[in-house]
Amino acid sequence: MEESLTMSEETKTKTASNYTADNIQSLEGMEHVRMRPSMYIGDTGVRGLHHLVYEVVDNSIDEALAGYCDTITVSINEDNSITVTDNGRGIPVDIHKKEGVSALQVVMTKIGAGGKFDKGSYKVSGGLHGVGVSCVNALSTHLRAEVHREGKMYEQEYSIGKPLYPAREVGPTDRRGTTVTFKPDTSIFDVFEYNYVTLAGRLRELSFLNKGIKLTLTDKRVIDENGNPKSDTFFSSEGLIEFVKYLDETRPAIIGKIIHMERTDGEIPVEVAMVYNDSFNENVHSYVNNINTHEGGTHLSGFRRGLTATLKTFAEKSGMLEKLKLEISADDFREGLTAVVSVKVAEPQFEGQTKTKLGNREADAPVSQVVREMLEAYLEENPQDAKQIVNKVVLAAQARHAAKKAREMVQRKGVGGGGGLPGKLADCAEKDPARSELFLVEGDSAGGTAKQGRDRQFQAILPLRGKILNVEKAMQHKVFENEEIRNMYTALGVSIGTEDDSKALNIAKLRYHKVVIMCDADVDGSHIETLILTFYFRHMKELIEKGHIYIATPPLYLVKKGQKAEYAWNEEQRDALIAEMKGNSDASTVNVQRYKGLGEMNAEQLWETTMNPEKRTLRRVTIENAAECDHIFSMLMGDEVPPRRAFIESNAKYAKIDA
Ligand code: 0RA
Repeated sequence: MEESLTMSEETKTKTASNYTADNIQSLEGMEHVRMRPSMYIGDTGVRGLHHLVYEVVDNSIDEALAGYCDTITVSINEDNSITVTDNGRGIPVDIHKKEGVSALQVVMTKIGAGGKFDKGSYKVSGGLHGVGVSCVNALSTHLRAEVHREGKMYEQEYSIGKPLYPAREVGPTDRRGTTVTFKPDTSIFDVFEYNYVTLAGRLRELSFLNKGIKLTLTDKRVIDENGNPKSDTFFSSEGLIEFVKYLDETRPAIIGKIIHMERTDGEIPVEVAMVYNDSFNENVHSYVNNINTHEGGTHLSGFRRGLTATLKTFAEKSGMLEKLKLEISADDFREGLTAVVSVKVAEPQFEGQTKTKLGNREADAPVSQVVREMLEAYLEENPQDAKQIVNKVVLAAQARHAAKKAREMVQRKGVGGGGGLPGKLADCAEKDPARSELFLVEGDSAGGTAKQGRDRQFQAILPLRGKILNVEKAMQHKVFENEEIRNMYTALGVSIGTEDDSKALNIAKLRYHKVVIMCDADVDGSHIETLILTFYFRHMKELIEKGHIYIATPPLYLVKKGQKAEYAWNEEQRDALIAEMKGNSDASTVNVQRYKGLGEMNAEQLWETTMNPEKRTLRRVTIENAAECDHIFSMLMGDEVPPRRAFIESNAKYAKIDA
């Protein structure tokens, strides 16, 4: 068992007379969405479930971008239904000439109808999103739309996308806008519960990308001691400037302010904000029509080109490179760079494995031009900052050179280089990567147990010594000199570095398609798990993106009575087992063993509970929101203590158990 952590249909031109045929076609569209939901919303797991909310919110964002709306609220209701309200013009309710039913009904029931309304603005919809609110309707057991427009309130309800009655007037109103409440169909989705943190992350992101819009999230499932539901409001007056500040909250900047560039009068509106910090990582997040393009694309190439050209020219003119005897490479300009690039493209072409790479050639030049002109001006006007940046580039070039040796060692010692596999690795017999699994195990002792307990045909074990290096704070050469990290590269068969990108990853020879992190279920184990994840996020992100990284879930308890013994993964399960074994509900003492360490289990127990594919639960690590992940990793692994403490206090999993 695996669980996850963290188009529109062509409609032919019609006339008013074939109204019945239209209805049939719309019905077919809706049925197709239900038959093939993944085609429309990506998947039917956690991601797809949350996607429904984004789809509805996107419509309200469009209305805001058109200039008619400034407040959007999202509520998670007690029953995990969702309500989205905006103060826009309200979806029109007059009879649609071609369709013979209200425009509201067309928007809500016709796949791809969204695009039929030219609202004279850049729709955020497109690519992953933009399948339309009708898809949400098709995938909901119940949906209610409420429109406040021109002094009147209207409503219409639907069940699995079918109208229960025509749109009807309900009475007078003194407000404006649209409210949509929907309940996802549990026969379609594998998961039913909305995650507050996931939705909050997206709304925060949207507030930065669309300054001036107030976005509120409320969770009616969680009520505080004063009787108020959990709630957060996201509002940004400075947009991307605040986005970069947020991303770098815990990374000290090396320049005085955030560099901001914007040009909104062209074909392709461009906005960029950037800063340099004292870290060694590049954190550039790019967006097209509010969609995170984590595979990059033409707008990102434009940004990089503009940045490199401008800084290179400036650095050469400054004379600061004279003492440097090395060639500067393009990635030297991006060390310690945090930036957000946002463009609006009328007809975006999305390419790549996950359709998050912008393909439109015409997006490159406008971005590189804006960066060239505005960054050049910034450097002229801020000589102190300019000096700091060039210094950083020089240091990066030197560090890259120093790291080259260490990196080549990784390469040479690797399997491809004939150096053989790490001595600590207990490899599996299977040679097909698709069927092979690598367990990264905390400590030699648990590593030993895992070696005994595994199925050696397809499961390999690599024990990692104690706390692995915190790569968030380490320079490149330290990373490649670290033995545990080198062992991971070698065991995985992954190599690093190309001509123009010293950190580029080559995973063509990946030896295992499942890499399972297996740590103790206690505070130290969580820490080690986070250190390992930080390494993968910063240095092998592609493995996460391709779905190769998993976390094992060892049990927390063993409940025994006589001959009978069963495992529990949480307190509820434990108490249920105790009650069951006692034969009544008075669950005080039977024999309960709390497992904290993997080493407390013997080989057979470890196999039974955690490694056996028939019984185990693996949690696949996914990146739902790259910017949010970046922020969290830098906060968890950086130098600043107060934000980390606050985060751990509000999210701690083991604080209670360990106390
Ligand atoms: C079509 C046309 C107009 C507005 C909208 C749709 C609209 C859709 C949604 C979805 C959520 N909130 C929304 N608000 C508005 C323009 C109507 C006009 O011209 O008055």
